[in-house]
Amino acid sequence: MEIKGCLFDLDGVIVDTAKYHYIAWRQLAQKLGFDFTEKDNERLKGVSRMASLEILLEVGGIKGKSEEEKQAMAAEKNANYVDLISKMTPEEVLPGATDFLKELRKNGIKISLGSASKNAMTILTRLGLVELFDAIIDGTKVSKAKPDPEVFLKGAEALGLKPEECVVFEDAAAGLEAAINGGMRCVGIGSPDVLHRANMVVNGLHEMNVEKLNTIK
Ligand code: B16
Ligand code: MG
Repeated sequence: MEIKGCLFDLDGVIVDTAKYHYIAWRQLAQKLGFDFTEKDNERLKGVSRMASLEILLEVGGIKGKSEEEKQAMAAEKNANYVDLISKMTPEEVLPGATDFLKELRKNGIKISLGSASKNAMTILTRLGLVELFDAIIDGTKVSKAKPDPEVFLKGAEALGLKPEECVVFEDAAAGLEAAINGGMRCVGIGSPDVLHRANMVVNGLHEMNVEKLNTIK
């Protein structure tokens, strides 16, 4: 079926915010008395904020925190994270992303964001990319986290398209599962080992163009 829409994950596809999430989560871990490694941080990619906190507490062997304490910890991490992302610049857009988005628009292919982040608008604004999106579905608009397909189904709906007319771009296994669960085709960004269920795997959007997109059947 003809591809009429593209749905983009944010972190790991359009920009590398994982490094800022890492700094902010590590600050919290150190305050709680343990270290949080970059390897631990890999487990947080594509995962929602509260689910990320649960993983962090598990890594630190911290049990018995109340819901209120957890909310306070997540809020503290987010405040540190927002400080970091509010200094981002357009130079941080990953290679090829802006050109590919512009090429899609030129070819009449609709574009939506499909991100778990509640901070997606701040990030897209800092990067100067808001105007390139026809729809923005982020963590403020969904109640179910990936691998639930909600974020991508809402993206397709906002574009006025059927799931089978859309292709999702994702770097995380949970996001790829979300695309498959929603009945969409998917381009994996990163390692074929992790993303082997994708229709195509590339190293980044610099390896994409409309001609290549249309080879996905
Ligand atoms: P926030 P994505 C995800 O973004 C990140 O990969 C993940 O590490 C983060 O916990 C999640 O957003 C929530 O972010 O705390 O800003 O709401 O990959 O779905 O674009
Ligand atoms: Mg991601």
